[in-house]
Amino acid sequence: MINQFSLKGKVALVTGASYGIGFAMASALAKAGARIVFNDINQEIVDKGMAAYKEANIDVKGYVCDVTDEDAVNAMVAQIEKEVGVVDILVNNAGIIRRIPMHEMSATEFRKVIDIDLNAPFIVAKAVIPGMLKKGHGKIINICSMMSELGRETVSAYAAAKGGLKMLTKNIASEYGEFNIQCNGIGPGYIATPQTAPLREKQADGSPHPFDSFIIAKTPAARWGTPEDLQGPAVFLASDASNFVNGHILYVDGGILAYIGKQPK
Ligand code: NAP
Ligand code: GCO
Repeated sequence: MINQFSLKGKVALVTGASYGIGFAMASALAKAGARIVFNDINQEIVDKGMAAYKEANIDVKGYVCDVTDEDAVNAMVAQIEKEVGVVDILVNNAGIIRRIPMHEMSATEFRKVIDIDLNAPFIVAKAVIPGMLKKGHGKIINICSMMSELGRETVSAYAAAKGGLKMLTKNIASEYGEFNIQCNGIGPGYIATPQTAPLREKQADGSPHPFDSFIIAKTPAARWGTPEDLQGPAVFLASDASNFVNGHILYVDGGILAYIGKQPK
């Protein structure tokens, strides 16, 4: 049973994994036995990531690559195949958010979010699928969101992208399932990372940010998630333990999506 979770001999590419959720998931895949490669947007961030992995005693290879640039992604995947091996596991983690009321958001800003959060997972998945087809197996994990299911003020582009990513996940599962490629999503709840730091900043008087208290009240687990909360789910979806799980979005949200909310006192 335990062997089913082993990733020994597998090559895992985790995008945008210098820190935050990507770093935590990549570290877990490494501990389960995978050889990790990651990319980030510039050399400085890749170097920071390399140092963090070294401190955690994890051997990785880091590449500078913008996931929205198809030629750059194809070149990176070719280089990974040459230097490390064919990618067995892809985690589409790189992502951004812009919190702007929709009527004030420019189409250029909207497109940028769609480009990184939706078009890029297509580009990277497309680049690794031929290798997976040749090898006869593959695992693709797309990092979705609460916003794959829910909306809220200011995040129209992000919700549109993450909703689209959920459907891209189901479509990859549908199109490549017969070739032993499983594509699933992880939908993190509200996780304490740099991306959500502005929502947790203390007020001038030292009291919690109202959004911070709102999320704790909205979450049956009564806390923010941590990047480590996503490690077990990532290993599961990357491993043979999930070989008959395909097109599924695993929400790791402390129960948010199950909950109607606290009744008023
Ligand atoms: P984060 O702390 O902002 O990390 C995202 C990483 O992606 C950063 O290293 C970022 O680099 C990189 N990135 C951004 N654009 C890129 C590009 N074009 N090419 C390559 N790398 C790029 O975010 P996180 O909170 O760990 O989130 C990771 C993923 O989980 C995202 O897809 C996010 O939407 C999703 N998610 C997060 C939460 C949450 O509560 N934190 C919840 C649900 C889903 P830079 O530093 O240069 O931006
Ligand atoms: C926001 C947040 C969220 C989370 C996450 C939820 O402003 O509402 O940033 O969108 O980051 O994706 O699952």
